[in-house]
Amino acid sequence: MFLSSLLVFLLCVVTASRSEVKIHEDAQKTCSVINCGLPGRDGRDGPKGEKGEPGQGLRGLQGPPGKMGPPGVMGSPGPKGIKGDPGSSSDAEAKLANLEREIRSLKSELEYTRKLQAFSLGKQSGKKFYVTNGEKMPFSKVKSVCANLQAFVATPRNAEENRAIQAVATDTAFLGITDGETEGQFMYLTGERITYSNWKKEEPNDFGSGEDCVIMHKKDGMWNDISCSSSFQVVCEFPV
Ligand SMILES: [Ca+2]
Ligand SMILES: [Ca+2]
Repeated sequence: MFLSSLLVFLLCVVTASRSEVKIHEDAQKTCSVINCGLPGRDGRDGPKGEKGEPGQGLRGLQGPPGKMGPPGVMGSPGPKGIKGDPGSSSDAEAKLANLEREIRSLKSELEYTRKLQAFSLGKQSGKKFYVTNGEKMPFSKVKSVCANLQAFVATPRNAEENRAIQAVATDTAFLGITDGETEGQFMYLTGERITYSNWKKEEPNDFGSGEDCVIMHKKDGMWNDISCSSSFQVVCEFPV
């Protein structure tokens, strides 16, 4: 009895083993994984796939440009530029050397001109130079011509200066003396009363409609009062 039961049991085990081998071979035919095992139930949905490439569909035609937008806000000023390089020192030295040469040349020229002027004037009295350009003009013009040279109208304050002016003048010349302020009271243009005079006989006579300016005759250095609007030679007086 026991033996027959054991035989039946063994028979069942062998049959079951063959069935498992058969199923396993079938599973290998459909699965790539060795441990696939027996087919189970359907699994859950897998994770979402990556976004695909854009499609190849036709794009629409480009539309017309839109309206112009409002002007933008003014931007802040940009950063200050970097200061440029100064000129090369060699350029500056060359310019300086040129300037020094020019100054030396001008100094030399000025010195020569001064010597020539002193020689040509020759007629120096005391501390004054007298100069004329030979032109004749009314007294108002004589004053402005001398003032433009930072000089005065020739004004003899003594006999020596009177002679010096007489020597420089080439014709009858105006002197820096007038009685325009008070008739008969002759004064220097600086406003002081005259302290020296060399009137010709019977002068000053304030002849005719009035004579408030003074001239010196070239021939003798004598004075005469005359109309300021008449034209006589300009002689200017320079302090040394
Ligand atoms: Ca007068
Ligand atoms: Ca007169």
